[in-house]
Amino acid sequence: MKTQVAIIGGGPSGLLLARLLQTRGIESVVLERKTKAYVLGRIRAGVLEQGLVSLMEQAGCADRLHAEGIAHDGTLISYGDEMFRVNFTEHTGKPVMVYGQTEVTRDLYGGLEQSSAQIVFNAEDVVIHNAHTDKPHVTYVVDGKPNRINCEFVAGCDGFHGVSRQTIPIEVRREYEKVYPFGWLGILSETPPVNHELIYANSPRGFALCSMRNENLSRYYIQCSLNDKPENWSDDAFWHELKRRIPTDQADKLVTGPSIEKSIAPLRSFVTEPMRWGRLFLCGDAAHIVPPTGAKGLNTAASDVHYLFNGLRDYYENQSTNGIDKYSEKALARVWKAERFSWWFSSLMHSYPDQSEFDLKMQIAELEFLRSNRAAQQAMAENYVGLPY
Ligand code: RFL
Ligand code: PHB
Repeated sequence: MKTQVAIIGGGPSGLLLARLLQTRGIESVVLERKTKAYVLGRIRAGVLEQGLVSLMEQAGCADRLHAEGIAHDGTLISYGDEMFRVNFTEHTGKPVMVYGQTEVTRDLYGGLEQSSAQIVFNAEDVVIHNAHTDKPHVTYVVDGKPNRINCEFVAGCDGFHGVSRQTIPIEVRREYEKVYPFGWLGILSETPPVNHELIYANSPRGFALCSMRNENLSRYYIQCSLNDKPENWSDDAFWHELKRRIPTDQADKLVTGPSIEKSIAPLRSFVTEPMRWGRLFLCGDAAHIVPPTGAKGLNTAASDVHYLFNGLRDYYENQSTNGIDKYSEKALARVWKAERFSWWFSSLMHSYPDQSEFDLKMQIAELEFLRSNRAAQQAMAENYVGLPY
């Protein structure tokens, strides 16, 4: 098989890139290790920046997002029984959109399938060859049969555990990592959200987040130990713990019900540099991870796709290598700012095992500063709605 861009990974980064390339007549093949049902079964991000919404529009896949997504003009932040609001539209002129990653992925699959894009599921043993030459190729196995794609570029969109990053020689790659000493236990339940806006809660018992997918589908998270297992948490135990971490007036309103999904995610900050090696370009989680506190994972994946798509477009339409040559530098400049924000917000909101009384006082002082200071709220709002591309 032959194509212009071989895309490794059929998560949101890979699908968005494939769909944007398709709108410009640039050919690609997506190789996904799992099945479509498996990819659509993963419950992940829920908050979209305007930049991602615009990319979905450009991809022609934003109809449902506009019909069903919920615009949020601000967010609530609590500590103990205190709660305040950061107003996004007042400070930045922009809201964020609450719409699940699962739905983004479904809409992208829909767009790609309608225009008969090439997506190969169950692609095992993907290997990227000769990425540092002008003639890369990719080999993989489906149903036990070996296959080969000759291509001009390879986009590594295969997430944190993929093969693309590992293809960059260790002497060239530099990795930066911070692992947090806790995880998030999340549940999805068919209950009305406790509040019409998200609540990020700092409590002496640990962090909690009240989020949603729609008016009858809630997503809640509580900070948990890395040794915890979802099966050790009954629904009742989860609701009981959540109520103890959010302000009493919110806990009193909380509607509980059976969970329809329950999982634990570890928290990590990670960046690899550079994001390009020859004709291989890394996008999204393949290159960087943020703790989910700032809702930046999916959104940073989208800004990478924006830079790469424009670089490839420039290459194919104007015979210019300028965009692809600048890709790593431009993507990383934005990634590091999202890393900083996610790290800052995570540090502010979680309980740390080795936290001293002094550290606790610092968290409260910072929350009180944020509550009362316009400039601090503006900085938070600008980062949360997404820094410019
Ligand atoms: P993904 O979504 O991981 O998709 C990568 C795809 O590549 C496939 N793959 C391979 N395919 C072929 N060959 C291989 N060797 C392959 N190895 C892997 C995988 O099957 C998969 O389909 O990366 P992508 O597209 O870059 O998208 C990034 C986002 O998914 C990610 O940033 C966010 O979901 C992060 N994240 C969250 N972000 C938020 O903003 N808010 C959240 O609440 C939030 N929750 C989460 C999350 C990430 C999680 N992970 C990664 C464990 C919760 C979890 C559990
Ligand atoms: C979610 O709804 O899953 C969600 C929202 C905001 C975050 C993280 C996760 O910061």
